[in-house]
Amino acid sequence: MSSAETLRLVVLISGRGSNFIAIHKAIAEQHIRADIVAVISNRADAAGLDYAKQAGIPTHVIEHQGFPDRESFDREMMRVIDSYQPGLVVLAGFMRILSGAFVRHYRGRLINIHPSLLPKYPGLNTHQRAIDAGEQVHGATVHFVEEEVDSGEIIIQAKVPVLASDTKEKLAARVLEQEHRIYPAAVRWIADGMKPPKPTMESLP
Ligand code: NHR
Ligand code: GAR
Repeated sequence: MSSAETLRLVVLISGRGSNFIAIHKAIAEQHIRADIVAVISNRADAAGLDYAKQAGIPTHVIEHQGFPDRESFDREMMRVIDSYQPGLVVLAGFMRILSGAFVRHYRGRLINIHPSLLPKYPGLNTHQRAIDAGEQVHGATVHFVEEEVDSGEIIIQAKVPVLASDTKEKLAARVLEQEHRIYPAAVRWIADGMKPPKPTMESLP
């Protein structure tokens, strides 16, 4: 994106929305040239919607159960997303796999945060799988979204140690803390036109 513009973000959530909130706070506190113009959830009870409303951000609930198939759900999502003319669509704990048509429509301007060191542990239940495999290091990855789940170009990763005493909840909390640092850094890199070198965990504030 070119110098003086503000990157318009549409954020997709399914739950708590702590990554959405971290990005929202970082935009204000770290002067990132981006603006969250809408938050969309596929679940009406997503807690992140309450924060968005209090922050004055438009919200939409599009419940996937109301659609006969993935493609029609995705078409409705695209209709609502496109009405905001976003420069970037941000998956933040969004829990539905997206169809090829959706991914192709936003290709290059669609990113996700995944709670593992991809290419290790794509898919679900990543923390328990890392513990069960005896990993000593685990983490999170921000990546561009491609049709194949959790396969796209990596923007930034954060590593955390796995401790002998870890439960999946303890490990998830340690990873989440780092997610809240790397996701805003990835958004800043895109808002700055992807010209600077990619951010790294070591380069973060
Ligand atoms: N869609 C595509 N095409 N590519 C990706 O890389 C995607 C994606 C949609 C979501 C996030 C992802 C993650 O970071 C994401 C990346 C949900 C599932 C899943 O299996 C898998 C990966 C991710 C998100 N969802 C089930 C489904 O049938 C539903 C599970 C539920 O509702 O709890 O869609 O991990
Ligand atoms: C985060 O840990 C995110 O990486 C993960 O879910 C959590 C959402 O938290 N995402 C996935 O597992 C995607 N399948 P949040 O709603 O508080 O941001």
